[in-house]
Amino acid sequence: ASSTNEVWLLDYGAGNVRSIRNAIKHLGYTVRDVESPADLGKSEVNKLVFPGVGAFGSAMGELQRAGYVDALRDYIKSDRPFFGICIGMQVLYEGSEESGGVEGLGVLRGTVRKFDSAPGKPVPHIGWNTVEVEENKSLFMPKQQFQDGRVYFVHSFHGVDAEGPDGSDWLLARGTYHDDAFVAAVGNGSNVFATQFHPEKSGKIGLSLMDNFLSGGRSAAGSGATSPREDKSSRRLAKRVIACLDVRANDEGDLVVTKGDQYDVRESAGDDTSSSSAGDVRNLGKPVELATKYYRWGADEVTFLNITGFRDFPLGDLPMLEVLKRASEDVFVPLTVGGGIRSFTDSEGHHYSSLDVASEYFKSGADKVSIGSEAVTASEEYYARGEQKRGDTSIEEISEKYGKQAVVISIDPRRVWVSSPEECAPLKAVRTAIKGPNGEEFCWWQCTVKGGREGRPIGAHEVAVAVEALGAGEILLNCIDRDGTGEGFDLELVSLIADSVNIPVIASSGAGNSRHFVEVFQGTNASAALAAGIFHREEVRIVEIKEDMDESGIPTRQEAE
Ligand code: 1PR
Repeated sequence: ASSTNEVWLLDYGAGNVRSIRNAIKHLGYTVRDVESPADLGKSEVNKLVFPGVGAFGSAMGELQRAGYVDALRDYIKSDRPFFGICIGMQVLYEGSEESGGVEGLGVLRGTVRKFDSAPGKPVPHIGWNTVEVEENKSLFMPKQQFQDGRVYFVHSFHGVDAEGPDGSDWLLARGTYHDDAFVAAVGNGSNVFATQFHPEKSGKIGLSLMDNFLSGGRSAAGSGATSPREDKSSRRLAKRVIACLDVRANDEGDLVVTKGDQYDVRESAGDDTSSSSAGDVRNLGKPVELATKYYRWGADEVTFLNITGFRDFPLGDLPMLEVLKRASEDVFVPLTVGGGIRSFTDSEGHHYSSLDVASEYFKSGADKVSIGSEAVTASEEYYARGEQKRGDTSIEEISEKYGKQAVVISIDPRRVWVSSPEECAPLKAVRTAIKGPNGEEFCWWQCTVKGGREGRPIGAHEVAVAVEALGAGEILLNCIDRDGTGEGFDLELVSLIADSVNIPVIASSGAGNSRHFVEVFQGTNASAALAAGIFHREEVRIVEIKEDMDESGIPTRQEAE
């Protein structure tokens, strides 16, 4: 076999490397694994992809433990093709504010900085943003083609400049997040190249970038002038549209995509747990097929929720891992998976931590995991301890190892009306335009666990604040009252939560048409909006939603097949 078709991957155990493998394979290359630092000295290793997900400190720690630091420096010095991704770009710097005292590879001068959050500017910077290529530089493809599209970022830290060891300028492209300019891509003008964004998660544009690099392109020679993008809204971080698949086994034991009304997924009314009176689980299709379809339609992300995860242990539920593995072969946008992220002891007495479960999901192709019930418990404990962290909750452990951007908290709240805020104090109540059955003018949103079956004495606001403190990177905000109703998102709930935290909030539940997306983005600080039913029933196309958003001046990514 010709070695030109081989791409070497340095997999040091950080996050979702399966997606990079899948992207490389999809482009027709064979993936070979670097097994030891000595491999990097071999001449046959001449196309190296260096992924990086997680945190600067844990990535450098792994590299050090396995003895890769000097070998990598030498490889880069030899100017053989190198493609670093995300943390794989950040570790090129001397250090990072993320992990003070940890030394980076030092190929670039300076330190990676943290983004400051501000109202309407949550951190991490998650989603599809535009990139400006520097004058006389290029990213392996015609400048215009690149600048007209958007690529996927997920990071809290960023490079400010890109200066090589000899003072040379490595900056290839910049992005902007509100007023912060950040380094989007760097290269030495020859074979060494790295991006802050994830090409393997950036749809077609990311795949062509990788393809052009792998087929021997060079990053330097900038060709052609570019025309600036017409209006300003097209240059802001896009508001994301997410397709969600609620997955569970039907009565025949097959995993199906289902969808409930206010969380009831059975055909006729009935208690989900007493099967005699209940109808069949609604079957709206196969998880992998639907995920692929929504990717083609232009979904910015796809989320799988294993809705009976609280009942079944997911590592015993291999079909769900299989779904993820197969979906990540064809879907090149971020995948989130939730349901059952908790610790567990199996029948043979083997103990698994939440981190073990999450790791298995990441290995199978998930970019983020979503934690539901256990996050409510962790929040209750957080307040019981006087707002002190415990240090070993699932949220803390998973975000420490994989980075906070990999930890989504799914909240399942239900509206509770009160006649005055004192009635539910210290839980936060807000004045509502939707009066209660007895004319109540205030409400709060009670969190539930176990798929809405059990209410807890804590509100969505309190959980959101607690999980942010514990290290969550994003909130998936469902709403049981609106779920499956098609009446639109609960804007009061979304506003309350999006204004209470500095991490991105995904509005969920109730989307019935494209106007609802415009409303939630115009009326609240939500970063993304998620829907299920309207996509499964093919009532609304994702492109229609995005056209409507675009016409309303909401930044959006428009790429569909
Ligand atoms: O508690 O960590 O095991 O996680 C369980 C996960 O499963 C949670 O994220 C929880 O939200 C979810 N879940 C549990 N039961 C149900 C159910 O429906 N019976 N589904 C459920 C949550 C809400 C959204 C839905 C939106 C949009 N479903 O996923 O997709 O409401 O729907 P729409 O656009 O059709 O209105 P754990």
